[in-house]
Amino acid sequence: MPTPRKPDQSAPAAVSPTGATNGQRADADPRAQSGRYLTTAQGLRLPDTDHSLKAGDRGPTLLEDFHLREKITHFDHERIPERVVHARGAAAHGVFVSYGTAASITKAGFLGKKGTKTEVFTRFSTVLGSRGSADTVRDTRGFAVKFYTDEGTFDLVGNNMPVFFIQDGIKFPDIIHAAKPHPDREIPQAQSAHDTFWDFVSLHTEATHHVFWNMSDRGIPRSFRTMEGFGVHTFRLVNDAGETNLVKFHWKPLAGVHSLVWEEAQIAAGCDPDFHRRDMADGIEAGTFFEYELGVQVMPDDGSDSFEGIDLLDPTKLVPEELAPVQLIGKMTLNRNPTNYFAETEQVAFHTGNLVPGIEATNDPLMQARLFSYLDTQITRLGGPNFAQLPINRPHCPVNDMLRDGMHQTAVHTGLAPYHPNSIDGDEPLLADNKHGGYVQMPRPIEGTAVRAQPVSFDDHFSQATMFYRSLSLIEQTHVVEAFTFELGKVYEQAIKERELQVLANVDSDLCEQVAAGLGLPAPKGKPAHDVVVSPALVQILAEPGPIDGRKIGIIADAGSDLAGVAALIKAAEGLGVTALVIAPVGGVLNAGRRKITADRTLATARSIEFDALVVSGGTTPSRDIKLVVLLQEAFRHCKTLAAWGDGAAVLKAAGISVRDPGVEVSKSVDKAFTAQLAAALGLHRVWDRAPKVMASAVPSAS
Ligand code: HDE
Repeated sequence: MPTPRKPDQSAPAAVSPTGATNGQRADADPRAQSGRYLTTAQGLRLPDTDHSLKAGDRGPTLLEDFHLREKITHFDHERIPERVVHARGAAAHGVFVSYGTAASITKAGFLGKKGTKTEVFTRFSTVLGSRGSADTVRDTRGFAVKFYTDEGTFDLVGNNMPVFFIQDGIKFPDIIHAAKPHPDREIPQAQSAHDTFWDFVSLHTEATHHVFWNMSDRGIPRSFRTMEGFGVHTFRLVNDAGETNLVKFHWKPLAGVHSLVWEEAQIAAGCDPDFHRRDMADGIEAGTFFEYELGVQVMPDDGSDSFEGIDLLDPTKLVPEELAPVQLIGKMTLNRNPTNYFAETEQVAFHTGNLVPGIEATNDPLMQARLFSYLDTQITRLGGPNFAQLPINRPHCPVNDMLRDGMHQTAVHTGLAPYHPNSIDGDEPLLADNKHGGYVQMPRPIEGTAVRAQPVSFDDHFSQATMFYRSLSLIEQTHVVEAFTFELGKVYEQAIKERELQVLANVDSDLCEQVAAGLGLPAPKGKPAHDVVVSPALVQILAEPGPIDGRKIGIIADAGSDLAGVAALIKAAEGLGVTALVIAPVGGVLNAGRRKITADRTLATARSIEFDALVVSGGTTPSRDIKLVVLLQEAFRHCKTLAAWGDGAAVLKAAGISVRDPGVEVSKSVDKAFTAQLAAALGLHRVWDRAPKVMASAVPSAS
């Protein structure tokens, strides 16, 4: 029998090509393999799949071997083109539950009555890298959610940053060509730290605000569970009475917003390129689900398409939350892993034009181009126009579309009249007006002269970048300075570095001076905005401990350790929704009397990047094993909590870490106070007080 699905896994609902569910059990997909014997694709049972049919055991292979030819031919065609952008991704199934709070502003059923449940499939991605690239590179992250609503599928295809590089979709091929690897050598992979990227963004200054988000900690998220999501564009919501509002969509992660530090991101790219996808699959398997609240900023639809002086059609601008608070309208829980990566995560096809009644597009010229692009791209990627029949792309409501034939048609449609009007099929399918759930666009006046031009309100390229930078905490600002210094330091052409410094000078002169000093270049003078009002909502570093569900701690132990303490800590961690993994010198079982604890990692397989905190068990022998020293030192340098109980502190000392250093917690035993201390420290995510000691900027001070 085929291996059964694991408890944490699920597949697309067994929905037929016409959208009707056929009552099958979800784990008994009629399209998947069945029967106990190996067969050909035609169901012929096979006696041997290890030897080709030959003329004698040393002779040539016979053309007659239909099994060999079928097996190899299918294999030859197993790959489909990867996405031109967002190729590297990971996804999960889940559910969205409406809070009912948006019912007054939209007639969308899935946002209506409190408690309404809708199945979702969410794919996270990096933008630039190829399918096999590393997860932790500095980049924007895609945050694409497919809501399988009763009224049709709604796709919210967003990013983890609220603004974009370009104001008009016609520039998308330019920014992507510039950011992808150089066309001659195809390097660097999944990086923006190269000449063509900085060439483009230094010339095309409307990218500046987004570049600042990329250079900030948002460009290197800790986990998909600690990322915000944004719809970026302004959408128009319509309620039952036909009243409209303009909104921006936000996803707020319940686990808070946290990032890696740059060195961790680099180490992970080598040691565990699957860092984020592993974290999500493991987290869901462990039952620590990924949760996000959906929110909207609501702005009046008064015909101006602007709010408080901000052009709402300009996707390089955000609306500060202080001006329009994010109102929460529902919660998404990602709670099931896909069963098959290719069938689900690779074949899922998002489309910004997948809208439902109550949600409409606006004139944002970036959004307008996307409405064209997403349908078009699937035809190449998924090999024809019938990709909506793939299980993951099937709507979970009836489909009667009159689209017929085409490559890979899997439905056997009935009827003679897939045209309208007809008399032969009783004039069905019927047309639906507003009352019957039809998608009737709000009538809106449109007039104008055909021009290739943009409004003057799109001209300010710098003031929101200034607002973003000045809103950040000092630590986050230092990271931005370091990121610019690193990335521009990788650029070969002097003229490009100088031009980008001029851009920085127009954002913030102090920042520009620091980056210039790091590059060993003079800092140009610019005209940064003076009167920007900062937005505290943009700060990421916490003053108070936040939630810790889904965090990971490593417990260092050996054969002599206090295993009762280890067991108590694992139990306490479980109670807090934290995963605790035991790191021992070698694999196998640690044994003390009747207590046995299995090592989850060894010093050879563990790396600090996996853990949010490390705890040394009492009784562990101090060792100068370089792997242990590196493990502890790295965690220390990345401002993570370190802890020890009993004489475990001696292990820290042997690794050169003083128990008096900030964020080093010690205790006599594993008691309540110790676990509470640990939980509070994890809730703050990092010990930033330690930063001046261990993360002193490599960037020379401007002064
Ligand atoms: Fe996309 N984008 N994009 N994009 N995008 C694609 O669609 C495109 C833009 C985003 O997990 C492609 O199916 C154009 C903004 C995500 O499958 C393609 C423009 C935002 C994903 C495409 C934009 C996004 C994509 C590639 C400028 C954030 C991954 C494969 C007009 C709001 C979805 C595919 C997934 C994928 C085109 C701009 C987000 C080629 C032309 C702005 C999250 O159609």
